[in-house]
Amino acid sequence: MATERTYIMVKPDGVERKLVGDIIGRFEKRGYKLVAMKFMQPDAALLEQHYADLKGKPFFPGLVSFMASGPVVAMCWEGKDVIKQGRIMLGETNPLSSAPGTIRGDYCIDIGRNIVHGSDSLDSAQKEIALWFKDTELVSWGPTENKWIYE
Ligand code: IDP
Ligand code: MG
Repeated sequence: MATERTYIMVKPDGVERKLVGDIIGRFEKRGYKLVAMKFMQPDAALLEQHYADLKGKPFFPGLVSFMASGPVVAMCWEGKDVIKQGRIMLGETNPLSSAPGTIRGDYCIDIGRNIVHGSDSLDSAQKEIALWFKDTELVSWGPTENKWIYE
């Protein structure tokens, strides 16, 4: 299984609800490695690029304005199969279809307030990481100190 990187973002509702630490904690405790993180207020132009694939959807304007309405926590996480596993940890897009134990299944009920974003493929992960982070913001660290944790 290749080591991968994914883009995970706590949305403004997750920040407002003080769920940042919980979400980071789940990825840390699972065994994934934080490679980049920033707390920031994204503008509509950045969000329109991030959600470019959804541009034709009726909910697109509301999605962009909601995402621009407050700060987000942008993160890059690294580890085995992290793109697919991250999506499983998030749950379904609609929180009402998300199993208990997933982030969305534990903490939300509205599709437009589902508190967290995660890349859905290798291609989108690469595009999203490049969109939200400069190369110099992606930190390489700690290959030897985790010898008892990572095979
Ligand atoms: P994802 O976040 O699970 O990858 P996408 O289909 O990529 O889901 O949609 C991006 C975001 O747009 C969702 O997380 C959700 O907040 C919002 N969204 C998706 N579908 C709907 C909808 O039918 N109504 C309102 N908002 C939606
Ligand atoms: Mg998506």
